Amino acid sequence: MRTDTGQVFRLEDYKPSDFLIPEVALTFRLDPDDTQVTAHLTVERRPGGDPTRPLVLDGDGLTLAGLTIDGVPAGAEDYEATPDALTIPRPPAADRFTLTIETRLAPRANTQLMGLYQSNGVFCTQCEAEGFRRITYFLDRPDILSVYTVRIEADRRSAPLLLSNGNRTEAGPLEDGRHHAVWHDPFPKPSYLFALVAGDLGVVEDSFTTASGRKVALAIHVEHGKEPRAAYAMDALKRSMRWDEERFGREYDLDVFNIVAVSDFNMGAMENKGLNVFNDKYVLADEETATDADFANIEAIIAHEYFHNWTGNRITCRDWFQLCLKEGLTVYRDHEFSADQRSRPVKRIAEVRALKAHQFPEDQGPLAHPVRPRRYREINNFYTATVYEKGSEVVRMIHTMLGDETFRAGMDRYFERHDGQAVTIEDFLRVFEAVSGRDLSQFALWYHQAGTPNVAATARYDQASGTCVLELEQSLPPTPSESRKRLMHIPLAYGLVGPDGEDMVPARIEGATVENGVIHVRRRHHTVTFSGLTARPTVSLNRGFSAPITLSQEVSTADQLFLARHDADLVSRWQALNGLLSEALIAAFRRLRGGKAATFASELVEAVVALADDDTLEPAYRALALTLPAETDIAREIGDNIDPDAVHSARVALSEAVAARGQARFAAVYAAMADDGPFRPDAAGAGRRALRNVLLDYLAVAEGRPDPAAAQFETASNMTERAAAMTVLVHRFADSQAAAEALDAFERRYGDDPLVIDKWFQVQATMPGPAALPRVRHLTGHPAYAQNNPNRLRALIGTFCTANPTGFHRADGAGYALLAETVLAVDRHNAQVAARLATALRSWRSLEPGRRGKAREALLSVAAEKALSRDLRDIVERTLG
Ligand code: B3K
Ligand code: ZN
Repeated sequence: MRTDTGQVFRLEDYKPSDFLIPEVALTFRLDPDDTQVTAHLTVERRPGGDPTRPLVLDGDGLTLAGLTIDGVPAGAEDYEATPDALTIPRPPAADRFTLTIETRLAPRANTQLMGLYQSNGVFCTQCEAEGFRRITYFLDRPDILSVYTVRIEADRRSAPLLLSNGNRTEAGPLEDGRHHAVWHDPFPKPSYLFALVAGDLGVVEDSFTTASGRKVALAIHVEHGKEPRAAYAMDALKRSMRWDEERFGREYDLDVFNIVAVSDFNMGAMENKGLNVFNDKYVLADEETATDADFANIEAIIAHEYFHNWTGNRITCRDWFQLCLKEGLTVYRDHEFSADQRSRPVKRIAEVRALKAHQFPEDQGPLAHPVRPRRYREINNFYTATVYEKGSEVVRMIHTMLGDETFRAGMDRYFERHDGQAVTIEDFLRVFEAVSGRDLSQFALWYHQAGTPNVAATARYDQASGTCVLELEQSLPPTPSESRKRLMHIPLAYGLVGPDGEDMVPARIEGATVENGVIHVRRRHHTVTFSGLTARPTVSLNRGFSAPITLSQEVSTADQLFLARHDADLVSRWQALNGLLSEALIAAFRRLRGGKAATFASELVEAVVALADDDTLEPAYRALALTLPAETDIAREIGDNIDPDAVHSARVALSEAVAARGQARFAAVYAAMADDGPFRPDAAGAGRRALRNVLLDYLAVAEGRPDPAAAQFETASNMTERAAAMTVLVHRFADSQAAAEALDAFERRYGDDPLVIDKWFQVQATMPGPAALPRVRHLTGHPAYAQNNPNRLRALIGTFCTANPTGFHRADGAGYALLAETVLAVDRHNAQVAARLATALRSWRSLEPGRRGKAREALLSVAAEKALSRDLRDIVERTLG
C-alpha cells in the first residue's frame, strides 16, 4: 500500500522537471515471484533547468537491486533509495548521462493490479496514472516523453506470447526453455502508456489498410477457447479505425495493433500505445453470453481506447490536472462514433440519462470538482464522471457553438500544432479561438468551476404584437471550497414550436446573441424577445441537451405534453415527457409520505402508453421513452430528505398505472417485435429487443403473475431476452417458484462462465427491498464469487450499493455496514477499487435523518481505521466533508 503522507498536489505548483529522459531501454526477466527489471535511462538536463538540483526519481514500493551511473556502479554516497524515491543528489555535470537501475518485482503477489501483475497466469501491466513507478524508478509524470525499447524474457511454455508497445524488432529462443522478444516504439510517449503482456493466450487476427494504403496487422488476444467471442470487438475496431480517418482525418501509425483481454482489471480498458489492455468484459461477446448493452459497451470502449491513439497518446497531458484534455475529448469522440454507427437521438438520450445519473449527483455532492481539478491527493480518484462525461459535454458545446466545419478546423489545427507534445486545456481552447475568432474565456469556466448550472426560464406571448418574451436567469450553486461562482457562457439550443408542430421563425430576435438555433446565455439575466410571430409558440429549451444544466421552467402541463408529442427534436421530446413523469413521481412520493395514495393524471399515462405503437418512432426510442425515470433519478430531483422506500412505491404505482392502461396494446407490440431472423447485434435488432423487454415488464405487472416472463425465459434464444426475463422474475416476483427456477437454471447453465455469472449476481443484488441484503451476504460465499476480482466485486457488492436503493438504504443501516466492512477488507489488497466502491455513499446527506445518521456512522467507522490507503482516505474524508 502507498504511504499516505497527506500531501496535496496543486495545479499552480506545476514546474517543468530539471531533467528529461529521451530514451528508455527496459529488460524484463519475467518470473511470477522474482522478476528482474533493468531500466537503462538516457537522462538529459533540460535546457534552462537548474544545474544544482538533485535528480529525484519516483518509486512506489520499490527495492533497488543495482544502480550504475554512466556505466559505473554507484557508491553509497552517490544516491539515496527508499521505496518511494531514488535520489541522486549530485548527478553528473554533463548535459547527458545514463543510469542503469535494477529492481526486483513479485507480479504474482501484486494485488493492487497496478504496475506489473499477473491475471490468470498472464503477466500484464497497468501504469496509468502512476503505476510505472511500481516497476522502476522514473520521472513518472506525463510530460516526460521517451522512446522505449523493451526486451522481454520469459518461459516459453507458460508465456509463448510476448508483447509490448510499438513494433516487434526481434524474437528468438534462449537457454533453459526460455525465449525473448524485443519491441521498439518510435513514438515518444509518457510512462503511463508503457505496457507489457506475456502469457499463453489465443488470438484472433485480421488486418486494416489505412487511407494512405499502409497495412496494419490487428490482433485480439483472449483466453484459449474464447476466440469466437472476440469477433465483434474486432469488427468494432476496424469500424473505429475507418471512422477516425473519415471523421477526423486520423490514421493509425504503427505496423501492428494489439488488444489483450484480461480478467483481473481495475477499470474498463487502457489505451497503451499499440497495445491496448482490456477488461475481458469489454471484449468478449456473443449472443449466447452477452446482452445488447454489452455489445454496445464493447463497441464504445474499443473505439474509445483506439481514439486515444491521437487524443491522449500522440498528444498527451502536461500534468494530471489536464486529464479531461484526453478523457473528455475522447469520450466526445466515442459518443460521436456510436451516434454515427447507431441512432443519433437514441444515443444522445442514453448519454443524457447517464450524465444525469452519474455526473449530476457527483457535481451536487461532497465530491464535486471542476472538469479540470485544481488539487488532488490521489489522482486515481479523479477518473470521474465529471472529468469524463462532463468533460465530453464541454467539447460538445464547443462543437455546438462553432458548427461542423469550424470545429473540424480547430481539431485539425490541434493535431497539427501539438502532435508529439504534452499540453494543457488552455492549448486546446486556443486552437478553437484561433480558427473561430471567438473569445472563449468566459466559456472556459466550464473547465474551472464545479457544479451544475441552473437556468430558470419563463415565456409569455403577446398576441396583439406577435411577440414572445423569454426570461432567462442563470445561477450556479456553491460547491465544496468554491462558494462564489462566476457567470457562465451557456449555449442554449432552442426552438419555437408552432401549433402545427413545425418550428416557427421569428422576424427579429433581441436580448441575447442568438445564432444557428442557439441562445448564448452569458449574463445573469437575459430578456430575449422574438417578434413577428403569427401564433403562440411553445418554447423548447436546451434542445439536444446542448448544455449540461438543470432547467427550471415555468411551463404548463399542456405545453409539456404538446412538446412531448410534437417537438421536432426527439431528444427534447423525450425530455418533455421525462420531465412530466418526474414531476408526477415526485408528487406521488409526497402523497405517499403524507399517508395518501399515489394518483396519476390519465392523460400522462395515456401519453406514455401511446408511444408503444407509434410507428413513426424507432423501437429503441420507444423503449427509452417507455422506461420510467429510475429511482435514483427521482431521488436526485427531490433533492433532500429522501426516503428510498417511498420513492420505490411511487415508481411501482406509476408502472402499474401504465401497465393497466396499456396491457392490450403492449401485448400486440410485444408479439410484433419478436425476432424474425438470425440474431444481429446491430442497433435495429437491439432496439426491437429493448422495446420487447420493456413491454415484458409491463405485461407481467399488468397480469400480476410471472407467466409472461417465465415464458420468455424458457424460449429466449439470446442473452438479452434471457437476462431481461430473469430480471422481471426476480425483481417483480421474488418469492415465486418461477423466479427460483430461473435463477437455478441460469446458474446451472453458466456456472463456469464468470462474466455471465456476474449477470446472475447483479440481478439478485438489485432485487428490491430488505431481502436483498441477506441474499447478497449469502452470495459472497458462492464458489463463483471472488472479492479480489474487481468484476465479481462490482457485480455483487458494487451493484447492490449503487443500483439497489431500497436494498442498500435499508432503514436499519445494515446496507451501509456491509459497504463499510467490504471497503475496509478490499482496501487491504486493492486501494483503487476500494476507494471507488466507497463513493456509493457520496449522496448520503440527501437522505432522511434516520438513514443519514446511519450512513454517517458507517463513513466514520471507515475513517476511524488507522491503516487506510491514500485512495480510500481521500474519498472518505471528502465525502464526510
Ligand atoms: N485511461 C484509462 C483509465 C485509467 C484509469 C487509471 N486509474 C482508460 C480510459 O479512459 O480510456
Ligand atoms: Zn479514456
